[in-house]
Amino acid sequence: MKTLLVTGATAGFGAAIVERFVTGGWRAIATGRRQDRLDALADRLGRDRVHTACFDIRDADAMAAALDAVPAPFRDLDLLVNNAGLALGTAPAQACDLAQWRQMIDTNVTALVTITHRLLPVLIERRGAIVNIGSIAGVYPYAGGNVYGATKAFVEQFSLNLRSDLHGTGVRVSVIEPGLAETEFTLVRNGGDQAASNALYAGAQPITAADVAESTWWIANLPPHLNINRLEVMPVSQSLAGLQIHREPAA
Ligand code: NDP
Ligand code: 8X3
Repeated sequence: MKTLLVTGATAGFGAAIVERFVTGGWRAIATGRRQDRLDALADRLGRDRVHTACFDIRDADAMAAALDAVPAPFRDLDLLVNNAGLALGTAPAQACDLAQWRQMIDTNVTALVTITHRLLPVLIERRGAIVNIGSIAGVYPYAGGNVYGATKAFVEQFSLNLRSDLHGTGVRVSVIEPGLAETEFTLVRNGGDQAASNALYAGAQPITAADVAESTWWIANLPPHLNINRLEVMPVSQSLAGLQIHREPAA
């Protein structure tokens, strides 16, 4: 039986990825800060198949302790899904809160490289795989995307660079770059404003968490000689718009 570790498994993509893989016959380590959510997932899918590890991914000591405590059947990791992450705010850079910028960098970048560094030896030993969750925000700029988009650009380039360094090890590395997807993402981004979240997704038929889980499952279960480098996915309702031009009023 294969094993994966999913960061940010208490909601959205992460919870759906755990469910997809466990129902597909894998064993999962599910991480996140909300123990009640992790417990509900493990109780539903089976404690023999889901090990929960509750920690703030920005806390390197807590992460190390939680990973050291993973029981034997779950230690032989075949897949790391770096999914935990968040956007905070949509204000222009000049109006942003520096603490929010730092929280996004600490979570989406620093924590992601920390857990990857910790798990690379076992992934190399087992010729495993890494799937990082990037975003279209890391590829295309948009107003208000400032640091969030930059963290996801890091995830994209880190994924491609990891591939280069892991050349010859058999370890596969992929980055999935979803567009508009309905999860708790917008609720978090807007400080808990459910109406704002509902308004964003209304009538757009956004990507679902199950869609991203299915993409992750497809990538992980391709024949071992194939590597998906980048997978950019948008809902049909979303497309790219043009550049903006500001004009000074005529003198
Ligand atoms: P959700 O808000 O639904 O889920 C985010 C997950 O990240 C939660 O499980 C949360 O767990 C976890 N997380 C956040 N901060 C921390 C932390 N400090 N420590 C541990 N876990 C943390 O959002 P999504 O499922 O949409 O987001 C998952 C990933 O997908 C993110 O990286 C996001 O940037 C990316 N993404 C989302 C898109 C979208 O439109 N929804 C599109 C493209 C990419 P907890 O709060 O319990 O700690
Ligand atoms: C989330 C997608 O377009 O809201 O990463 O930034 S977007």
